[in-house]
Amino acid sequence: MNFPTWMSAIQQRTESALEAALPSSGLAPARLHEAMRYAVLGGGKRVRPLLCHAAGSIFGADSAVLDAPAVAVELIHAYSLVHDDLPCMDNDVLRRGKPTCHVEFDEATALLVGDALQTQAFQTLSNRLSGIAAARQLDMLHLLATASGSRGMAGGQAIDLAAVGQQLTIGELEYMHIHKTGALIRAAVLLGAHCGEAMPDALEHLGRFANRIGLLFQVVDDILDAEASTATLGKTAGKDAAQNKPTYVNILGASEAKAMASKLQQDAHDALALFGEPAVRLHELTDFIVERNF
Ligand code: GRG
Repeated sequence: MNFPTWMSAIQQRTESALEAALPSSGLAPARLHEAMRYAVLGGGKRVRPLLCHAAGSIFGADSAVLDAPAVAVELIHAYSLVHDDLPCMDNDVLRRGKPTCHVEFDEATALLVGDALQTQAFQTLSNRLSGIAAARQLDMLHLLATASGSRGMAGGQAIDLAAVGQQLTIGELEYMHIHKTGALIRAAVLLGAHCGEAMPDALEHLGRFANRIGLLFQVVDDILDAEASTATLGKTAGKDAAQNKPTYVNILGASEAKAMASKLQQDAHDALALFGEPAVRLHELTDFIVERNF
């Protein structure tokens, strides 16, 4: 199967699994459920579920089992986008090519959508997973909670908010993004591996790979924010500069930021060398992260 066909198959099965995990909009409280579905379904590249399935496939994990962590990570990601778009944070009106959740519904609903998506993620990941020992599943829950919380994504967001208008060094910027964007990407990869027969040294190598692509994702995001149009991105372009946020592009300049992306891309490929042919999807996803235009 070629990469575009594989990617589309995983995106479709993720869409179905998300659809099944979310409460129906006919169920009370209907407006909250409708808003949760609005925020999650029918949009997004599903990069984190793709990474989860790709990592799991190296270790022979069953796709039906991988759906649970793939959905859980995507729900956390969707919650983070809803909260990030709120007026008290990035105050954005466009996400995934449509009005943001608080614009389409209202602020209080959007706040609750984020809260409910976050807890739905843990509910989904704590369902019985066929063939996964309870202790391993507990490790997976711990991993996702750590990646999402104050020592992971939420902590990175706090650093991001405090950095507006500040001069950061490249090291400080990297620290922020390892938490804000990288932690959840790393969790997606490691959760996939946990669904298969991954040994501790394999997890360590995968962790190294995941750290590289987490940063790579962000460097490319900064370049796209500076160079792509709002129509292509499906979200407001040029926001980083408008909000006076430190980015790889405004610290390094566009051409050095691109050189950094190329270096991270190569490092990510190198970190997969140990896994040989079974890591082909992770290699392809690494290139997709660089070549994407939204
Ligand atoms: C509110 C706790 C909390 C955290 C928010 C991730 C995040 C932290 C905010 C998102 C802001 C942002 C634009 C970060 C840059 C990287 C990023 C996560 C981009 C969006 O992810 P994609 O490109 O989005 O995977 P899609 O829509 O394709 O799922």
